[in-house]
Amino acid sequence: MNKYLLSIFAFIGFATAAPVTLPQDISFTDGATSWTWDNVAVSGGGLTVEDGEFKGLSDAYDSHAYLSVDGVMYSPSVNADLSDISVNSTVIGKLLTTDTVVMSGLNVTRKILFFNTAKEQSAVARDITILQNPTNAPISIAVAWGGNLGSDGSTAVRGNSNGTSSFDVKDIWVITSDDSTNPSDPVLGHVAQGKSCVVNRPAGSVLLEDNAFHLFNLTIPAGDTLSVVNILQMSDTNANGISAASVIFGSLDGPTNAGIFADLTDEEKDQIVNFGFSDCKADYRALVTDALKKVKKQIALGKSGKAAVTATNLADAEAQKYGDEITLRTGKTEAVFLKASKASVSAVKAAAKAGKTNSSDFEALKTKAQRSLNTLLKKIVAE
Ligand SMILES: [Ca+2]
Ligand SMILES: [Ca+2]
Ligand SMILES: [Ca+2]
Repeated sequence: MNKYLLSIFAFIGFATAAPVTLPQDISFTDGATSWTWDNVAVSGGGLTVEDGEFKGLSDAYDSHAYLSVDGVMYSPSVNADLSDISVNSTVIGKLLTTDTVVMSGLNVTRKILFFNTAKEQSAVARDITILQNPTNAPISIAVAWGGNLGSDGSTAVRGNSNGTSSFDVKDIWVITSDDSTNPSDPVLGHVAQGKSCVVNRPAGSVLLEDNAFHLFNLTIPAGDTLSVVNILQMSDTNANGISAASVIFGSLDGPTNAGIFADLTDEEKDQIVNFGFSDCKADYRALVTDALKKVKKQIALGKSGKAAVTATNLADAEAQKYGDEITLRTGKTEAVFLKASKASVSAVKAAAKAGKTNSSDFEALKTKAQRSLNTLLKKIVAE
């Protein structure tokens, strides 16, 4: 085995097959902190985490973490695999893998990693739903993930990523519990998207009494594989829940720093649509550099007059494409890039029409376009 292969094997998570029959209670102790994901089961029509206990508090859930595709529940057999998973020879948790089920033409698999350390004093589980399209046509689906919380009629939002009491698609994380000062059930974290560089944010996030759901509209290209991540978090107090969610999920690099994706290969990370990774900054840089080249080309063509501008291949549609791509990846509602690049094109066209083809006009336009694009790049990289 060569050195390169050795280094890959050293870093990628490893698991040894361990068949189990559901339901399973999955328990951990880390120092003085003990917790259990109770009755991970196929029950009530689908795969569910029925309940949870954390540091002596019980009744976290009343059957949660169900998944449906186009309204049909993901319901695997009770024969699953629950393996210790290691990164760099250290066991980081237990990975539950359930059957691949054909749903809406896709091969759907769930892998839930229950971490064995109390991350920021909280218990965390990472649920990945893998959606593989075996056909030669794209497939569009609606995915719903969620269920019922043990906090019942007293459920309320105790904190979220934008400092309000909302539970909606703008929230990176939300903390709920059954009391504002002394919760009797575990305090719960709800995380269905990363902070930035995200391709698909939830189309809906709702807390209806004690029912919490996240909805995603996805298109899986022909022959492609995409995945959606949902996070479960249990804490003992509202303050600890808020601080853990904020540290782990409040920034682009937070999940990576906390080891949330440490066991995944680059390919598996690329498939995740609702979390981003720091290498996305390089993607943005390449996109903006490429677009800037095209704007410069447009400006250069503009110099030779109206006919050349009309003939140029930088159509508004192309500017639109870059704008859309960046909007998609950052989740920005305002296509800053689109504006910058479209404005440059329009300005060049207008100048050419007005017969202003002297070189100082175009130098001024070029400077303006460059400035807009550089500002955008800085904004994106700083996210
Ligand atoms: Ca319960
Ligand atoms: Ca309760
Ligand atoms: Ca309930």
